[in-house]
Amino acid sequence: MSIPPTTTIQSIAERIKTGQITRIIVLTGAGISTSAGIPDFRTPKTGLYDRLAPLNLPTPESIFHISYFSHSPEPFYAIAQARHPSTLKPTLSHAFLALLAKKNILHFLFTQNIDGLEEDAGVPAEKILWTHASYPDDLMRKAIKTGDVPYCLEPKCSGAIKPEVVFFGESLPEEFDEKVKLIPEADLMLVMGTSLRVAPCSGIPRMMEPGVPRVLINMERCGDMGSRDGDVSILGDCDVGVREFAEALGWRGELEALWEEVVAAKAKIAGPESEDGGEDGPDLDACIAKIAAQMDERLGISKGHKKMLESHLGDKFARMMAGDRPAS
Ligand code: CNA
Repeated sequence: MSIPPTTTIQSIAERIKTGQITRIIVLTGAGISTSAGIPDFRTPKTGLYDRLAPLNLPTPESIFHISYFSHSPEPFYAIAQARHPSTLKPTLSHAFLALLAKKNILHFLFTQNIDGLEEDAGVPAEKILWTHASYPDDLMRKAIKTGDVPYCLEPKCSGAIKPEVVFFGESLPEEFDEKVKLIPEADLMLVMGTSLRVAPCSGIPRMMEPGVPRVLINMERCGDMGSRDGDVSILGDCDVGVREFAEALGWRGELEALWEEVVAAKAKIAGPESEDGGEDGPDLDACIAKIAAQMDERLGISKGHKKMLESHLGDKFARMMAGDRPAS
């Protein structure tokens, strides 16, 4: 009995080089941008969820939930200020996606990220579905720069403006249903930098036809990746995994050169003197501490107000019981 050949990153690279794989579907998440300095959500300690602890939110996800945002938009804008995208540069992993597009083998990219770095790296917009965002206009940019909540300019309204980001609890763009139809056409799936914990993207790897190879490049195992014949997992840092893949493809030099090029191009646009706040932008933990102090202060005021009312009503009640006429 012959042993079926095992799929490895080398055998997949070979199939790409010989033109047997030409339609790659990619699913990316926050992990491909952590080396650009953007924290992901769920990595313990460095991830945003752990760092939001000072805000005492109902759950860390609340900050991105539409029902929480509709009554408390301040925390969202406070952290959006620290996560301002225009000062950030694409990572090697973003450059790899651009290289796949350049070689005309990127069938489609589903990204869960809101940083826009895929496009900055040169992936054509028509090849990308942002399952969580599109970036806002000038006023919104200003709000994100200052961390202040933008309010509607209509005098009768004056409610908080929601950015063009799909919050938890909202529906994804209709385009999502359209684009998932491309998945069965693919001859390879590449999943990078995601915990596969957020629906509906978490279901994308399972939509691949059985027997079609799937590659995971991630710090940890996730979803059902690695459970099928033909799955390959490269566990560890995305950029390191991508270098290994590029090496197997014989594209390492080309990838590094492209990365250098896109980083230089982005640096030219953002510039250290740019009005977006310089190279690093404000510190995330400082933004969180500031908004936590404001929320505590407001809570203190409302607690104080409640105490004052209780004592006032208590006095009134005591006087009524003593036969005094209540003051009008
Ligand atoms: P997540 O749930 O925080 O998972 C991130 C995954 O990436 C985890 O499995 C990590 O182990 C892994 N990871 C982190 N750093 C690296 C690295 N350097 N190399 C390899 N793997 C790494 O985030 P998901 O993307 O899975 O969840 C979807 C959320 C995240 C969407 O709602 C996004 O909007 C949201 N998000 C986006 C950004 C961004 O735009 N850059 C940042 C933070 C969160």
